[in-house]
Amino acid sequence: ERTQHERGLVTEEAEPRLKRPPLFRVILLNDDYTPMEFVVEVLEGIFGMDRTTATRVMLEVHTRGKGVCGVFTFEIAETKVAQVTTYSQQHQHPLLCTMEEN
Ligand code: TYC
Repeated sequence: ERTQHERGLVTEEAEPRLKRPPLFRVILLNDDYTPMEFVVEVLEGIFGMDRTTATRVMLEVHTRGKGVCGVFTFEIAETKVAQVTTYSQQHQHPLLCTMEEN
């Protein structure tokens, strides 16, 4: 009679490996021209932040040069970056947004 462990060894049952997807930080970069209010609107409208959080993140980017808007899987992060870029260009602001793997 084999134990459950021995059965696993003999038949080489696959372990149910639950793998997590790679995650990417979406980063906002500071510049000298984009209005603070516009950045707050981007953080609210595209990243779903409330006004208090959006203002804190905007001021962190303003004072430290860059800041994290959120952490997402690749496709979501890519889409957020594209939305920020398109919206900023539509309003002729130089606001830059990139992504970094975690
Ligand atoms: N530095 C800008 C200003 O003084 C404000 C700003 C904040 C711009 C965050 C970009 O990602 C940014 N108007």
